[in-house]
Order: sequence, then structure tokens, then C-alpha cells
Amino acid sequence: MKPSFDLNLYLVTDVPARCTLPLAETVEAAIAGGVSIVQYRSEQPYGGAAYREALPIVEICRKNGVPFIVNDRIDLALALDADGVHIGQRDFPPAIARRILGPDKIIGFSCSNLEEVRATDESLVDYLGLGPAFPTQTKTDAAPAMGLDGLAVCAAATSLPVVAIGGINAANASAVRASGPHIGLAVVSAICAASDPRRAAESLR
Ligand code: TZP
Repeated sequence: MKPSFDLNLYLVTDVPARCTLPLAETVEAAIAGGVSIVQYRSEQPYGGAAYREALPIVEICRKNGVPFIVNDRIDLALALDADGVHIGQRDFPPAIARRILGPDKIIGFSCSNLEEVRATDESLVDYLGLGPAFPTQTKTDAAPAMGLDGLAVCAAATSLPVVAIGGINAANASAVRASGPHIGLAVVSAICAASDPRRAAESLR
């Protein structure tokens, strides 16, 4: 059965060099602060290195009953028996991801404009990541920021659960939440680069 999931506060991990604490400690603190779902996002070129880096995060998520998602890499998601994968427009298309992963895994799909939202087959994916909401330095190849208005339009155009990403922090969190009826927040640097990731997560709930 597909695990249930809650997009309210979605931690996407950064590379260790940009995290204040070691990755596993970052995830543990963020979950203590209220993160409801975790995505492992890696720049590791080798699958084995990514697998070893992610294993402790998987354990922490399991221990806390928090779904664990892998960014982009379906092979790594299967190797780690992750709860799901998050794919972008340039990854394997949702139909292929679904065929490989089967019905019991969560599939998230990134859309950065209304056309991409409208072109998404809602029967294939479980949620949409919408963004970047605001300019971000974390993803160097990100599309132009859609802003609060863009978020509102994209969120209204789908019946899937949505999570906004890109440049989200404690200062703009409530404005982002107000842009759709049930819009979750996905953050990288606002938690990973915070001096106290637990408090940072608490401030975003
Ligand atoms: N996808 C769109 S923006 C982004 C990703 C992975 C990075 C968001 O990082 P931050 O630090 O929360 O702006």
C-alpha cells in the first residue's frame, strides 16, 4: 500500500558542505521541529556514495514514521526502499517512473509554470512541487521564480496536493501558505543552513 504523506513541511536535504550540522543530525533536528516529509537530494555522482550517505537518513525517517523520498534517482529510491521519488521535467517521465516503481510508491513531480501543471497526468503522480516560488541560490538551474501569484494560479489548476519550493523562509512562509488552500512548504537552506535546524523548522510550521 502507498504510504500516507503530509506535505505541510517538507525538508529537502542540501549537500553536506552547505549544512550547518551533519546531514543525519540536520534531518533528526528538522523532524523534531515538525518536518512532515524528507527528500534526499544529492549531488553525489556515484550511486554507491549516495546510497551510503542516505542510509542513516532512511533510518531516522523510519524511526520517526516520516516518509522518505529520493530526488530524481529511481534506482537509488529502489535501492533504499524509499517511500517514493521526486522527479523533475527532465527526469524519466511520470509514466515510466510509475511503471518502474509500481503503484505503492509516492511520486512527486516538479512543475515551474502553468503549462507544465496542465500537461501533468494526475493519475500518474501523487503530488506536485511548484517552484521556484522565489529566487533561490540553492538550485543553479532553476526556472524563473513564479512568485505568489504564479503559485496561486498553478495550485488552483491541479487537484493534486501541492508543495511550494524555492526561496521559502520564515519571513515569507505564511504568505506562501495563503496562496493556496492546502499548500505545503518545501525548504532546503532555510533549515539546512540554519544555526538551529530544529527551531528553523518550528518557525516554518
Ligand atoms: N527546486 C526548485 S527551487 C529548489 C529546488 C530543489 C531549491 C530550493 O532551495 P531553497 O534553499 O529552499 O531556496
